Amino acid sequence: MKKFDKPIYITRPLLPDRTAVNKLFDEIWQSQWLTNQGQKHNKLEMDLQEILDVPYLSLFNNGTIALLVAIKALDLTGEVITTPFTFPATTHALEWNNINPVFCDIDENTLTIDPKKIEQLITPKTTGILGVHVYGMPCHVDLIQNIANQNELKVIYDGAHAFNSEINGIGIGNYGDITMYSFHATKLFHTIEGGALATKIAETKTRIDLMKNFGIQNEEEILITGINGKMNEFQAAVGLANLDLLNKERVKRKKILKQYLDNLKDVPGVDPFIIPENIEHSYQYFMIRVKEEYGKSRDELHRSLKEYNVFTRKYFFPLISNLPPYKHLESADPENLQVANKIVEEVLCLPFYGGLDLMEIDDICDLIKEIRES
Ligand code: T4K
Repeated sequence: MKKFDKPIYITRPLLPDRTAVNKLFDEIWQSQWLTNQGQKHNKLEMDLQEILDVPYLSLFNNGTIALLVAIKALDLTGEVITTPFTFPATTHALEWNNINPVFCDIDENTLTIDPKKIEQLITPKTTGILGVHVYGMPCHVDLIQNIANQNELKVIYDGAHAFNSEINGIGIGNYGDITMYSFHATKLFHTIEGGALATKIAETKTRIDLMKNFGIQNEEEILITGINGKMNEFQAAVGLANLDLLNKERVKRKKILKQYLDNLKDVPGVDPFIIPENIEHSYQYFMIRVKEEYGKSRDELHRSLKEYNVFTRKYFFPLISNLPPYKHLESADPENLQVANKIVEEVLCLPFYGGLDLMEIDDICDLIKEIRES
């Protein structure tokens, strides 16, 4: 079996043309305006609002702070029902708001929070539902909204992986009360670190913008307990330059996805995660489930690929409900989270970014086939 002569990572960031970035940086120098709702920030906010097809957008210095603010802006308290199958930031954002996360099992097909199991978890203390569009697969947004309406709950979506995802042509940020996006370096679109909140409610946008700037209304009025969530001009400049690369990158990732699917379709026990056709793909991750018929465990495959210089990731292992800060919770009992506890042992994200060429994808798939037979 052929070992790659350089490490192949799960992702590599988009790197815009340095001349283009330098030009934007020169403009920042001339303006002497480095942060606090500068011109670049404002332009990027408007551009992204259009690209993401959302009524209102607010940029942030990262996705985690954005999520903290979303929870506070909606005045959530007590308990919030959420998925255990996510990156730690989702659940930590609840804890940092002194809210008890209540874990709900996931749907085996979408891997998002299972709406059939939400209602039984609602108590008088429940104030909201926090779903995650994991790997860019949308939650069951209509069913969740019905439950929320019937029980007077707010809905927040963690859309860290769902940049540009659409359901039947509607931007993902139009669902729920607030949607968070992450623009971290590992994301399809990035501002090095960064994020945003989308909402369709004008007053919520006003509250979010106040909150991300310490609650400052003007020099003499500080209205609420805000925080510093501002995106600076350098982050925004990198974002603006990256916007020019976005379409090409998506086209490349689309080809890579097809190459993986063609190569892996007949490998027993390798089950690629498919985004349905009515969903605009976010091209953020390519995940396979490694099942019993593969003959080796997910962990064995993950380890073996490393020996060949292929660094896959077990996103999102370990399950959040099994982590020290959360495992004591009643809702963290694995008996109630059987699907999530099973799935988390099967998932493996393969290298997925435009810088890979199709022959490298063939080689990765050959390794997966050969490891199975070894
Ligand atoms: N909610 C969800 C569902 C999320 O997935 C995330 C973040 C958040 C909330 C929070 O959003 P942010 O506050 O981050 O905006 C990475 C990212 O740091 C994190 O943003 C992302 N999710 C998570 C899924 O992935 P790590 O710890 O796995 O990253 P790391 O450093 O191991 O990088 C992965 C690979 O990427 C490296 O092996 C190589 C490559 N890489 C990475 C960086 C940073 C590069 O080639 N260059 C780079 O600069 O968390």
